[in-house]
Amino acid sequence: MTLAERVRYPDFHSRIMTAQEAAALIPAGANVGMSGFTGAGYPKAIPLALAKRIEAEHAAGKSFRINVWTGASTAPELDGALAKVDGIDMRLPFQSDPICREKINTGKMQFNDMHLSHVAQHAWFGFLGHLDVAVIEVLGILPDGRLIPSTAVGNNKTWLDLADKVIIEVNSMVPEAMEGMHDVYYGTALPPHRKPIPLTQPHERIGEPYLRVDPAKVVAVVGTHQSDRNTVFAKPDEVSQKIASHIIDFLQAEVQKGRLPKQLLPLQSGVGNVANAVLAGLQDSPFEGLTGFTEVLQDGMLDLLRTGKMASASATAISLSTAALAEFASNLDFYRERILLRPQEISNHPELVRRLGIIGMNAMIEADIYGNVNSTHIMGSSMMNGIGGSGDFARNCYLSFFVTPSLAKGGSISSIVPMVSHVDHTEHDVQVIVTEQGLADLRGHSPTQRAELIIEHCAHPDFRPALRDYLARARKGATGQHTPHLLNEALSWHQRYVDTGSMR
Ligand code: 0RQ
Repeated sequence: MTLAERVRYPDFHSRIMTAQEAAALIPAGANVGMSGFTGAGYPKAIPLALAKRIEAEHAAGKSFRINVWTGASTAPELDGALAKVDGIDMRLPFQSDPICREKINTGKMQFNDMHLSHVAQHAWFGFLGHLDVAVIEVLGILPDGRLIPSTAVGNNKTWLDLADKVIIEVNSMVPEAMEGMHDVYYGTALPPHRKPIPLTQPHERIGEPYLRVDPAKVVAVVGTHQSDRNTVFAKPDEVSQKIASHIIDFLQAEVQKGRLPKQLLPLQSGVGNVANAVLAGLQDSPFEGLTGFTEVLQDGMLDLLRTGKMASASATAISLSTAALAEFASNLDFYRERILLRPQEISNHPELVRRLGIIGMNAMIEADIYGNVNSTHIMGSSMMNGIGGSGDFARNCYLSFFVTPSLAKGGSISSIVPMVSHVDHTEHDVQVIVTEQGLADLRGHSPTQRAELIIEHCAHPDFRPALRDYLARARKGATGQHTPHLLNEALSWHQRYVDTGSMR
């Protein structure tokens, strides 16, 4: 199929150009809103062309940087390419690219790490500045000029509405049969005019399948034929299988106690191998008729849909391995009935997370003995990826799990520490902590009760004596007994790792 066949709005035909020509329309210093969420639906040709242009400008002694706003993480063609040429001044709201990460952690790039549900509204409030250009991947354009979204919806609606200029990348690799899988809600308003969002079931449609754009703002249409970054998932290992089985046993007990319905409540699952393993574990669980209300649909959830364990899933992006993508593409009629892709301000909306009673499962870097969680920072100073949507869900969901292996870096680091080196989720938002060692149900407990549960159930046995010793001494020497800490000592575990390469 030719580009002209995917671009069915005749007026846009005269605006079809190369990626280089489109990249030339982006001025230095611009705030650029790009599509893309966890390696799905990001523009592929234009950021690469822009990176080349920036490299040439820098070689000619000119300064050229832009600010890049997206849905979430993208891929080497976007974050990697632009970061490599030092083309990004401010990046928001999430990234997971190694080059980007290195530039952020060496102070060469600014990074505004935001809750993903906040991004659209902060842009509308004007908190982020003015949006100059939107660069959005779509799978096609309708005869009336509306856009058929691609594999991620993210913040595209907001970027298209707010930007002065719009550049569209039409990716003919995205299956046309995805048309109809999206649900773009246009009912959001700014305070004091906000109304309740009319969604009461995870699979309810409340919007329309297309993105609107003012055709007068569209300055370029570029064709690409390239697949999304393929996510590689490790086969669930013993550690992640154990974490999954602790969660599943716990959920079964909650059903027996009458605190959860038999089909559970809608599931949110974070990114990464452990999250994927938990979903894989649900495949062999006794639960039937599951639903998903999440941000990213990964292989594990697709599998649950395929086998009928899960009835439907709502997300903002589909991020799959090559094999799962092939399966998805060849059964689109089946999946279109079961999957809805929405803007991230809806997929992660606190109002909906609270109303639907989501079960949230997110990975973390470390937790402390009192239940504070660090999802983002290594040794308190270096950024890993960002908070992403974990906070949107953790604070508002029915049941909030945080998971991690009990040891990191080949066993030299304990993921359970006296005091986290950075706090993303406070003790008030964390209900259940799970490692391969076991599960600590923190609901209804005071900080010192939580400390005993976390040390005894979640810490690795090698680190338990030192954690017990810290708690015992803090109980004697702290200035207060509600959350006993020896402040001078609390962070020494991290310092020991920085100094010697081991917390042991
Ligand atoms: O680094 O590869 O350099 O060794 O952190 O750790 O174990 O591979 O775990 O891929 O599941 O990621 C929290 C980062 C976990 C992720 C985090 C080091 C470890 C390794 C990765 P190396 P693993 P995962 C929805 C929800 C925040 C966003 C979120 C994340 C690297 O889940 O970004 O939840 N979450 N979004 O070695 C030092 C420790 C460590 C440590 C791990 N205690 N100390 N290093 N590492 N623990 C999705 C979205 O919002 C889009």
